[in-house]
Amino acid sequence: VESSIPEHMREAWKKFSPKGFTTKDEFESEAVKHIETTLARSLFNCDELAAYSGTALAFRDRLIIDWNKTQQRQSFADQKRLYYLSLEFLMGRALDNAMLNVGLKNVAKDGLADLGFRIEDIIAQEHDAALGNGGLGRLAACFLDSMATLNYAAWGYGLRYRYGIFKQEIQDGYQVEIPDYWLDFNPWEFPRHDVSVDVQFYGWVNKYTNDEGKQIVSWQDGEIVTATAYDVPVPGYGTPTVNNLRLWSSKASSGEFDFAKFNSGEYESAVADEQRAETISAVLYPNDNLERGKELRLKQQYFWCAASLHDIVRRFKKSKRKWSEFSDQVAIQLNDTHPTLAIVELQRILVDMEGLGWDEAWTIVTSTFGYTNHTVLPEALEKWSVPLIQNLLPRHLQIIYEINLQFLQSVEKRFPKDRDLLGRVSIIEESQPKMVRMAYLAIIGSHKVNGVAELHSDLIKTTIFKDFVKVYGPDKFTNVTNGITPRRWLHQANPRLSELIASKIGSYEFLKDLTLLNKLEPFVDDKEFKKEWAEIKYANKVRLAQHIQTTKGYSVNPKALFDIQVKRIHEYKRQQLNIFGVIHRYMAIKSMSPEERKKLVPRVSVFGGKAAPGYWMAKTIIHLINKVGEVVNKDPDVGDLLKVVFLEDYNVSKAEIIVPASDISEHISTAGTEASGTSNMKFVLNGGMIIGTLDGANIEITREIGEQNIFLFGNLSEDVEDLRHHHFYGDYKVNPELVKVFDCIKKGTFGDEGAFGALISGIVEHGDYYLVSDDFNSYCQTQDLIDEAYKDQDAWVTKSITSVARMGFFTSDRCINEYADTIWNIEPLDVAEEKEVRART
Ligand code: NBY
Repeated sequence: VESSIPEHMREAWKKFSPKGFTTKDEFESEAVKHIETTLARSLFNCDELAAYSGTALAFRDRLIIDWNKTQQRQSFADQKRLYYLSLEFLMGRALDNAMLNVGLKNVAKDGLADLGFRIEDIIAQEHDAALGNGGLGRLAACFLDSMATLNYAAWGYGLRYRYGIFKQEIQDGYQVEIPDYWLDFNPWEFPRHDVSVDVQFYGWVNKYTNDEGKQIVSWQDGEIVTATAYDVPVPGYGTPTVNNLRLWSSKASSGEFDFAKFNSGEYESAVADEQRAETISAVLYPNDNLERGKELRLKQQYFWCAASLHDIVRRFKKSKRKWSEFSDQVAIQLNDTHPTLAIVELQRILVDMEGLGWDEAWTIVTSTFGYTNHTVLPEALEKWSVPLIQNLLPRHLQIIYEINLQFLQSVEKRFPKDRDLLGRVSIIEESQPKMVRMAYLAIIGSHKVNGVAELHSDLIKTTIFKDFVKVYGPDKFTNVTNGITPRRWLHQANPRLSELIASKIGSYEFLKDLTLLNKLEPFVDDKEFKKEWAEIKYANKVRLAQHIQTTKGYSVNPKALFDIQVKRIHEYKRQQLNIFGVIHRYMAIKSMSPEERKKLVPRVSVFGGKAAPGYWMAKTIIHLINKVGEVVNKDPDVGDLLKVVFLEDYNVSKAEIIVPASDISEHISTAGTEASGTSNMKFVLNGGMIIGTLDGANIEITREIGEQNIFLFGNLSEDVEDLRHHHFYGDYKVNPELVKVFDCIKKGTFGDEGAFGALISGIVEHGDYYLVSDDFNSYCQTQDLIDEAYKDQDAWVTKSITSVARMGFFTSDRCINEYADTIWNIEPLDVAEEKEVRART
């Protein structure tokens, strides 16, 4: 390549290429250099933000050295790569993670102390990278961490939103949304102005036969928007591998920002064009588990898929291999159906642009993609209207119809007598207007489809994708139970627990092989160890209590039982069940004598989570929680026995404070609705107990840790359908204890009762779709069991330790290895040599 330095001049280069700091002095020198030069600050003008910036830049330099080497190594190795396409990457903060992954947090801590700063304060300056809604986005972030740690050659592809998930404030008990502009100072991204892709929208399709008699399809006269790459380094833990997350940003293409227009006085419309282009990557859609069919969202999806696919194809073409080898070099995983257009785009590239035959191209496409499903909720299954696609992506609609035609023909051949089947599996729903069913397209265009926990993977096979199991056989459908990275969710969030574990089992190796946690089991009767274990939990609760004090302005007793439910607010996740239970408890306390009250276990009920801005019922739940808190927290009859806290603006960095502080956390979705859940894993890994339904990964957690170590309640998923039916056609009555709770609300105990009417009528009058009433009794009884169990602290700590010891399965490393073996067919890269070189220098 021409851009290489000539062979005979490389010695000089190598002599001066940066090595990165390793000692405290070197760190300080780097940080101070950045503060004084890059930031143009001085020792008289260095606040915590400047110190953060200097520290981040010093660590960034170090990461970049390894990042460059990793990319070179992966290119030379010429192995198959995995591309993880996700519209969401909920990364949280990067600095702490970078420090721990390169093993220099203590160096930085001492160095910062020399310069007059506490490392915690410096870390806290960083703005979360919050490019995601919830579990799906955080899963993508955990996967990146595991892929780098395990030395897989893997890239993430996403969108560089100017605004991440909104910031939540509570005003008068209501959620208020504030835009999350996070790019003011972001040292973790590298704009690659030389890496760009022009993406087309609208226009029309011209089909003709050329001079050589070949059919040519050309999509023309569209509007062009340019995608520019921004690269984010993703360091592995304890390894030289630093992978790449490539995020695309939209801007008007230079052709599009029309200078002719500009000069002829149409200045405003030229600027408007530019702004329209930039709007594509402006904002993350804040819905979780709901699809709303907005054109801008479809534009985002295509913009990102097209840019990513062209980038991948460009890289493949450099290798000069035959197209038939494409899927030996490239695996692409679709994080839900959001990137399904990538399937259509690859087919278009191969057929229209590279001139391959349809069948040859389709074989390549289907052996390249895998699709992960994250939900069975019907309102979350993506559908796009045919007229919308026709207008925005006319060629893609033709390709979708052709894919569908070929697929339906093959189905008809195999099931000639089943006419209904064709309608049921068709990509096109024959509604008014017609709709494209993205999940069906994703299944047909992929070689594997997986769910994210066992129950969920079974459910998709027997419900929403049943007909496809009939068509393809069961082997196309598989399960990969979710996992979490123990680096962030144990070592970083709970350093003292991580240290205690390491001291018992001899090293920090468990952070790379989480099954080693089982070495803790022999210590469950070790008195001293149990004491330290309990002390650490208590210290984490004190820390959360301080956070509550500073953010909410009141104190909670850290000796109380901390009961936590933090996740997106959604009816299926049933925060309403929790708050009704809290009201039930409040009423019980009010009716007790002082003697009876003395026997109670004090409890702090903590809630946190965002509601989608247009999700009115979820906002009503937030409102109720806040109003209950206002009343309960100042009721002198209650005192410390019950406190209700709504923590504002739940996000990744707050989770790092909240998760280690739970005694009990709640994972109480209606059975069969939560695909997996991943915070359940985080809480147990940090020594908390769970109250949960038999849903998602709760079931597998129970199997691993033992049912004596978890508090399960409620109806089973196989009974949900019948129960719902019974609500409408049986002799159905709302649970009488729950009716009392409703009466309490209706009396105006928590303010304007009208504000909560819909929450009650949804249960009393509209069929209680989420079975809150059916599960209420069992929920309250289980909470009572928890109170009893908590009184025996020694037995509680035993449960806690035993559970942690058995959580090895839930690391995202296991998960990524399963994907690599069974779906991607990729191997890790050998970095032994690199490690050795590094150890020597
Ligand atoms: O994915 C979650 C599931 O609810 C959870 O059970 C699972 O553990 C997790 C990881 O597999 N799904 C989720 O977070 N989904 C979304 O955030 C989401 C976001 C956007 C849209 C749909 C779902 N959308 O259609 O725009």
